[in-house]
Amino acid sequence: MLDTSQLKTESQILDDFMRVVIQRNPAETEFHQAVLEFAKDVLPFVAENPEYQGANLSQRLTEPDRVITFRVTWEDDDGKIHVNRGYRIQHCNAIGPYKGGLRFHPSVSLSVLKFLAFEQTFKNSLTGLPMGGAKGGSDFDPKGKSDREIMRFCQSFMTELYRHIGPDTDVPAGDIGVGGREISYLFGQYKRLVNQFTGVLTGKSMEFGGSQIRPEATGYGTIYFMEDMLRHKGQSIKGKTCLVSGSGNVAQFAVEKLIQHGAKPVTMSDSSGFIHDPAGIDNEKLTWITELKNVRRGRISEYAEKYGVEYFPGQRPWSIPCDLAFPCATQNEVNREDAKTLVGNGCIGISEGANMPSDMEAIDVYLEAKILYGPAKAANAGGVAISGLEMSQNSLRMSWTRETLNDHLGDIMRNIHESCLEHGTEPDGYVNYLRGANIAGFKKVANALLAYGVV
Ligand code: NDP
Ligand code: 2IT
Repeated sequence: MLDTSQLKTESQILDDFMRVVIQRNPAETEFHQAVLEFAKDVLPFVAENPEYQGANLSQRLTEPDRVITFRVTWEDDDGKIHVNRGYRIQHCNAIGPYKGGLRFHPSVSLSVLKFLAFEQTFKNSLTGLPMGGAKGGSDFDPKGKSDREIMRFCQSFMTELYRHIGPDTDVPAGDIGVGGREISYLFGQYKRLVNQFTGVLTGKSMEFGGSQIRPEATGYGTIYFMEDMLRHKGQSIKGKTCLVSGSGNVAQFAVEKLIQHGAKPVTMSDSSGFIHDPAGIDNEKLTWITELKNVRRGRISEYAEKYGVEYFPGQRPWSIPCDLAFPCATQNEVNREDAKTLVGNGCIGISEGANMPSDMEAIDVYLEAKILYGPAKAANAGGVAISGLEMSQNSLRMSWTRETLNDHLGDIMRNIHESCLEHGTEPDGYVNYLRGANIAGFKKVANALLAYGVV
């Protein structure tokens, strides 16, 4: 007779697994959260598929290949010397060179970068392109710094990072606090140190090897993914009232695409608060915002003064009634209460431009309400996908047109949507895109690891 006391339930397997992860990575709460969100879907999948058993894949995939930390010393405009901490987490190169952004923000910690590198591995796998997963950055705060201070910081950061990266080893890019200006300073210093002109960073300017559509790709891709989800339900984005958080790279291009496709974005935010423009943010207002944020580096509150709309200091936009929501600022910016408010106000879909913007309890609310939920690793994969195509163009020493790359972006987002349908469609037809993305992202990486043997 079968001794049922020997069989662990699904939740016991998950608890035992998470206990080890937490014990091995104490106090890294963001990392625990990202692993749990993934393991909830992937451990049951492994339990049902014997070919993925016996190789300890889950523990192998939660231990980064390599964690690098280093001191970054730099001098401000008054001659004062500062010390920051730099990091690069090379999480997994099973399916391609390490690839992922750099974040400069005072909240950067080992936990934040380990969660981002973990997510990046499965996001990159979903794109279908040959890229492994990594993330890096520093607790340096770019706010209020002069251009020269940013340059000196970037040069000092790269003076250590350069020995760990390379076009076939690890290819960083931007993230929060790292845009075109920072990538240019970092690339300039790399080139000077190694005396080689290679595609070692993506998100470069067009003049020196950048790709068309890369600045737009994350924001556009997040909207394309929402459109794919809506189309699957026989609906369209046209006329929908949309909340967007953030006002940086991802948020700006998400809003641009919403306007182009006939939706009505009514909010944007920064870390100080949000603006609500019931008439909708149009192209002229968006141009004003991009100048405010990218050139003057001002605060979103100025929009409220300029256009005579309401500003909500210290708040996030989720209390405003909407059809669709696009969190495009940072991790854990939507909690359970926010999610309940969104659903209660009639929101039918979320597409995540930011990484892990919804906490676990918010996700539970979306899934229980069976609304459309495009999780970050699927919905914001457009940025890294075009980074992958920037690498291809650099290797070929060629550049493709904007139209070609936008078509590729649309195709890649559609393929990711298809992969989610394949692994996330439930018996009643509801699509759990989170499960679909987790399993599809896992399978490709796991198949490679199994093929390599014990490495
Ligand atoms: P930016 O630095 O260009 O913009 C970040 C925006 O988010 C700013 O408006 C910023 O406000 C706001 N923000 C940052 N931290 C916080 C916080 N703690 N609380 C509230 N608001 C905050 O970054 P990106 O637009 O590039 O990145 C936004 C998100 O998208 C991140 O989660 C990133 O990981 C993710 N992402 C980015 C990709 C890319 O290609 N750039 C690709 C895939 C995902 P303030 O100016 O006040 O700090
Ligand atoms: O989170 C992300 O996918 C990014 N910040 C972009 C990474 C990249 O290598 O383009």
